[in-house]
Amino acid sequence: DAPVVASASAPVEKSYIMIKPDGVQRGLVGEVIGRFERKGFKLVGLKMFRCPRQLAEEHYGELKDRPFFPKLVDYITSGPVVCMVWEGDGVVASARKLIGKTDPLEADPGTIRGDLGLHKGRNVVHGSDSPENGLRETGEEELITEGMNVSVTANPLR
Ligand code: IDP
Repeated sequence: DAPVVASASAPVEKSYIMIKPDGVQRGLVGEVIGRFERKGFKLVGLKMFRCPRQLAEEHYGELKDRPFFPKLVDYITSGPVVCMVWEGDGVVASARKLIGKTDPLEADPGTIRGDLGLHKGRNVVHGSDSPENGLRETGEEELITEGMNVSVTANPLR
């Protein structure tokens, strides 16, 4: 039989979750973190910071040709955000379910956006849309946190 490969060496799936400026301003930080904690995923990085314009433009680079892009960058840079890395098998897809659809008016009740938001341009929280982007976004964030984040130093894309 083939030897069993130690699972400790396999990268654990990560999602980059960011509470956007409206979520911070409205006092929803605890509410959002609590939902992820109650679900059972593991918090491995947490930081509050003011996103520089250049990083916001990189983070949303795939949307740069969309008409709302300048307003999106204005919004994300308008106040402090809370950046987190959550870890666990299936965390990316599960976090997207917890967060709900992009437009809070279409998001199901029970989701963060469905329960707490009203507008696409103020939708409280970001969550990575694929495991690859989870690692990429975690890596971007790690550059900012400069050693405050212990677990993400295992990021293989770094
Ligand atoms: P997602 O955050 O649900 O993954 P994306 O399509 O990746 O959605 O868009 C990124 C962010 O851009 C959204 O969360 C939202 O804040 C903003 N956005 C998307 N579409 C619109 C729009 O039509 N008007 C204003 N903002 C938008």
